[in-house]
Amino acid sequence: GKRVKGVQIFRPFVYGTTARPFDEKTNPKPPGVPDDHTHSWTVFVKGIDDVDITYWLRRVQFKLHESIPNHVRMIEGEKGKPFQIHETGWGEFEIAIKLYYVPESAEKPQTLYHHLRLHPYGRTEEEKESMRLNGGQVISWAYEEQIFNEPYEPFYEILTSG
Ligand code: SLL
Repeated sequence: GKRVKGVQIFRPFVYGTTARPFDEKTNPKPPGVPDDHTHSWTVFVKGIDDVDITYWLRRVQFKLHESIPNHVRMIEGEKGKPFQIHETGWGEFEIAIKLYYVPESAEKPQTLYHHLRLHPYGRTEEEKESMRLNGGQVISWAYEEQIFNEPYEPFYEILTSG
């Protein structure tokens, strides 16, 4: 196939974690969750304002801490839905997030790293106050732009026909 010369396509997305401490009133611990687990948390990759990104991103592999059962998880894209995992636990760790692109792109998978944050250390008083107002949510999100450099023609059509 032929590449579209001199063209770069940018697609924004967000990835990161949202964590909440268990609390009898605001975030009760579901039955079966181990005693030492202190938080529920989510790790995700999604479009800005939940816009669909599955036309360029096909699946995402999340590699969690080895202490977590079944710690390597593959999430297949579902149109308009975030790629995400909900878990519970007690500790912070680095998550490897491997992005697999649609086959038309002929792009190799790419890995991002993200630190799961459960605790508000290092936040300003203002940030902590807004966390309290949001049920103690600890948000750690990153904005990223995926660059497709000189995409193949069929993939260029896919990227630009949305
Ligand atoms: C630490 N570096 O040693 C960290 C590792 C691991 C967190 C934290 C287990 C959850 C489960 C969990 O939260 N592990 O058992 O499903 O502090």
